[in-house]
Amino acid sequence: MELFTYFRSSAAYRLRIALNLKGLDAQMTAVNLLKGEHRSPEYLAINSQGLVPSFKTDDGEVLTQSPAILEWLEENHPQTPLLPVDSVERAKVRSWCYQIGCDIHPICNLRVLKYVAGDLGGGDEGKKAWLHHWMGLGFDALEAQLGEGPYCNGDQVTLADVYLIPQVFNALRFEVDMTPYPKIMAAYEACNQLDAFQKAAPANQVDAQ
Ligand SMILES: N[C@@H](CCC(=O)N[C@@H](CS)C(=O)NCC(=O)O)C(=O)O
Repeated sequence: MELFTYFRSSAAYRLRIALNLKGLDAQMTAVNLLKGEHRSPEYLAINSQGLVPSFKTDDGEVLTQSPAILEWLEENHPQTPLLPVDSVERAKVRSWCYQIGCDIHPICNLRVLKYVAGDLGGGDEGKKAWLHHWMGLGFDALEAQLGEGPYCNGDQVTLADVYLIPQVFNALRFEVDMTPYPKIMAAYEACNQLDAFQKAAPANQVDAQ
């Protein structure tokens, strides 16, 4: 298996966590977003959206979109299940994943921030205000829904944590005030005690600069 990754990409970070939780090895191939390697003809031939992550299975099939790859991993490597058995709990976990993956992350990724700061003339201040606004709105809703922990869905690490921890990393990087979110931060701290999350952290990647 091969993961096309960038150390600070939160979508790739999700996959690194899931691979580690499932005890799976994958070759890590770095795609440097700041150098524009994701828009090179070689990478566009792998992923025509020009986004990381991409993932190659042992059979040479290329998969894109982290939610689809996470589902593939869950279906093909069911050890350490990342979804609860109960269907209502499963729906809750999926809802948290989609709140992060569909509603927060896409409007806070590199190309959107570049557009806000550059094309729309917002500059660094505008970019920061944008990020703080949209991440804050998303975290307000999540905080109201999480239970007592230690993880998003009680004492089982689930896909919700796999989505949440990279998003919180991103928020901290952009100096979002996380003090209004004690439950989110408790899940962040609890997950970061685990090897699978530590090994997946941006600072521990070979391409970290
Ligand atoms: N929905 C996609 C999002 C992928 C995505 O936005 N990746 C970001 C890094 S986290 C990226 O490649 N950005 C490059 C850019 O914005 O130019 C997924 O979950 O895989």
